[in-house]
Amino acid sequence: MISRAFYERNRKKLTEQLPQGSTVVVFSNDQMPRNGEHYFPYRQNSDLLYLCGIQQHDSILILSPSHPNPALRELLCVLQPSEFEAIWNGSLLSADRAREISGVSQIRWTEDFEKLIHDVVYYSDVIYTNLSENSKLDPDLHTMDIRKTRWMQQHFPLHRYGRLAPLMEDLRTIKSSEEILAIRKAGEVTGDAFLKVLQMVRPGVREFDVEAEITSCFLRNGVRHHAFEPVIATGANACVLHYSSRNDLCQDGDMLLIDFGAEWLHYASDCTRTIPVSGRFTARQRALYEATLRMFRKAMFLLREGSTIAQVNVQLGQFWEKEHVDLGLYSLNDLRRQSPEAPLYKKYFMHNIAHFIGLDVHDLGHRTEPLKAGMVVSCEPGIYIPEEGIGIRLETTVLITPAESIDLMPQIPIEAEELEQLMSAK
Ligand SMILES: [Mn+2]
Repeated sequence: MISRAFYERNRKKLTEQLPQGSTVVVFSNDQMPRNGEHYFPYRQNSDLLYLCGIQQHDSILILSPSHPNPALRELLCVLQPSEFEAIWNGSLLSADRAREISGVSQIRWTEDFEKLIHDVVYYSDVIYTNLSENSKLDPDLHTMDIRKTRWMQQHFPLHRYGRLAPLMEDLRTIKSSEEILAIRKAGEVTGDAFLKVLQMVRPGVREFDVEAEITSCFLRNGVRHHAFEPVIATGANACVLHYSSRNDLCQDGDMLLIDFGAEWLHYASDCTRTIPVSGRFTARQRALYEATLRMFRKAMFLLREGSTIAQVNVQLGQFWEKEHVDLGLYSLNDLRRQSPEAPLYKKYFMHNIAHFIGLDVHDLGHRTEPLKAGMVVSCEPGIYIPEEGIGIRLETTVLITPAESIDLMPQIPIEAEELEQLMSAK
């Protein structure tokens, strides 16, 4: 379990950055309707988790550090427990329990939020809210953060409003020791599942059989969720970067790409391995695999304090060019004629070498800013050749330090020979 001291420290770090007369309001994720009377499995908003650890829906954290009334400087609203809820869904958090988890002493009921916030913002000039900002996600949904922010804008039209997202990004990108432990633990379970997969993959299994093996290993380890929907892709399916149907038959002579990760205490791990379905690489597969592994090692070296993910993308692209020529994908002549805006390597390696990892598997962070010690990123070179029916990616979760980057899942086999040995030992 993540300690209360972690949440208290995070709130302190956040409020220290705020100008005098600020109020921060952090909203939960909504429960998302699935069908009938049912909801999708609930996932709490990552900012709320980071600042108070409350997993329950309809919770709201309010921070107003310079409020003249000390009792209104730090408040947490949770749903009021009811007998009905207790009978049907289990008890909601009691005020004591919410206090114990979060370290926030003033617990109030969510239904009183609108009344309460009047008293709080009366002494504020700026209100920061946590709209879930992500450049790649723009759902047409009026989620709680947007609904409540609009409500406040209507009721307090003369206040200024600020974005919490950049402040949260600065905090969340640098991981504390508790967070790194959680990511390591997620990586351990991920590694266990991979060893099980090596034991069961053979020609004739379906992609969903592999998924079943992973999910069952996760559950037996107390992991309730994949950190993201896994990619389990045999043959040419591996060239579809976000392939998700997982129905196909794994055939003799094909490679199988598995991109997956356990989530532990809401922290993600992210791992990809690519293995021969038969248990033995063909000569061509082995050549492609070894080239990808060389790129993996180069990228592990290049992803370090001070470099940016954008720079490493370009540096690695240049290394890939040589490998691609050696693999016969294009010639040196083609390279000389390539246009700088559309380098040839991008045809076979079209994604970024890394993304930030944390409470979200694609966590907050900027690819063009220098990496700092304490950041956690993926390292994931790949090669995708649809015309040969093959896609290979190798990925791990990496901690940036002032010295060498540290693989947070070092125990997961990656050498071609070791994979062959483990697969033949079934
Ligand atoms: Mn990844």
